[in-house]
Amino acid sequence: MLKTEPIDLEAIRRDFPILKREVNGKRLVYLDNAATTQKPRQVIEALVDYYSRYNSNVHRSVHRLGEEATEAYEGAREKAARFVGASPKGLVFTRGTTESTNLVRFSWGEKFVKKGDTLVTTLMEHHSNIVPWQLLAKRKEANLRFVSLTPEGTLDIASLEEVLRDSPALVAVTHCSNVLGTINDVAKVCSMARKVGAATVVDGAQAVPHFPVDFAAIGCDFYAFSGHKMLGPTGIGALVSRKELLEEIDPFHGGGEMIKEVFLDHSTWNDVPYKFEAGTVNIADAIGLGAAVDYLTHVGMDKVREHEMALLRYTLESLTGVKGFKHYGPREPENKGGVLSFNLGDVHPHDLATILDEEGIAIRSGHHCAQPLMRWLDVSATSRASFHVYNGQDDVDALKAGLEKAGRIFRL
Ligand code: 7TS
Repeated sequence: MLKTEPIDLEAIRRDFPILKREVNGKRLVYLDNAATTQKPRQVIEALVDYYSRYNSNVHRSVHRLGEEATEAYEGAREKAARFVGASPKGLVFTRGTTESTNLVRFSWGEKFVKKGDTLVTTLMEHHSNIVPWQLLAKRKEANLRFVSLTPEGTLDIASLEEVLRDSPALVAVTHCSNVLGTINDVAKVCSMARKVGAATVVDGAQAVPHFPVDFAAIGCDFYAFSGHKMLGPTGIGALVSRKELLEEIDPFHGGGEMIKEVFLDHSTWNDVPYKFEAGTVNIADAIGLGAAVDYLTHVGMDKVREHEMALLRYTLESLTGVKGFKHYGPREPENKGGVLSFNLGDVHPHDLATILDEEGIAIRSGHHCAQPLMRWLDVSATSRASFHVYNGQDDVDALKAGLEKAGRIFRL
């Protein structure tokens, strides 16, 4: 399809049953991958296989099914950890990125943040990397400061240097913006933060699904991501950290399986990462995430990235000529994930998304859970097309035709 197609697009598309369906009599053109991705049959089959063959609780039963389920669940942990360059003992399964940042807010924040401390995040964050720090700042009477952005939508390093002069307790930053697509040099941000003694949290929700990520090389304290944005099921994700740091901080939830011993007046904690996985865990979806990791590993994350960069370049070239098209964020695919936010003249993004839906095209419109960024951009909302490995040039051509149709309807 593309001139130098790094992947076998047609073979990949055959793996995604949902791509066979039609919407409003048209081929489904799914361009809402930053919200959630579609699932290949390999992931769907892993879920069905678990429920049909070895459904059982983990870590507690010596019977055959219990052992098989435990092996598959722990196998998924190993796969997910290896995928992001981390150790399995340092990977806590959570419901996703939002629960991961909240785990840090509670378990790390309760212990280490003091009255008058400074916490730092940035203007390009998803609400899940802002609101937990607001709650922590309120509880601890700490101050929350924001790193501002350059006109191109990248982190303003001078602003980062300025907030670091406060010697913050925490610096939280996204690896890749879900609106601008900006890929931040998080290794550099973490190294600068470490020099002033700050703990670091990186939101990898839009990074892990789209390009190779190496937790050890980034050098952050905590790294969060979601399974459903990387071809896996909803309700599963991870918080990655160092085993020693996880040992040092307090549990997030209390209950079964996270304890070693329970007395009437106190309890002792299980080893990490189990100390953070209270109650019956999300076994099926963890196994599904393991299958998604296998799938992406088989395709190759370098190839996924190459494919999305080529698609991004093609999209920006095609859409730039469309009347009224205004794009937000960096333009060079080298600094941008597979996310493209835009507006079309003064057409409201919700109207645009409705017109596109009539053509079978799914995009997202709205504030993308990034209201501070919308205010910085001085817009109430944007439209957003976001890619994954099954998108091709034909999807972009359909989007372009849909935008032109909207332009005619609104007489742009
Ligand atoms: N961080 C970023 C950068 C995100 O894009 C999202 C979800 C999250 C955190 C939260 O992930 P969750 O799995 O815990 O919900 N982003 C979007 C989006 O852009 N549209 O819908 C969800």
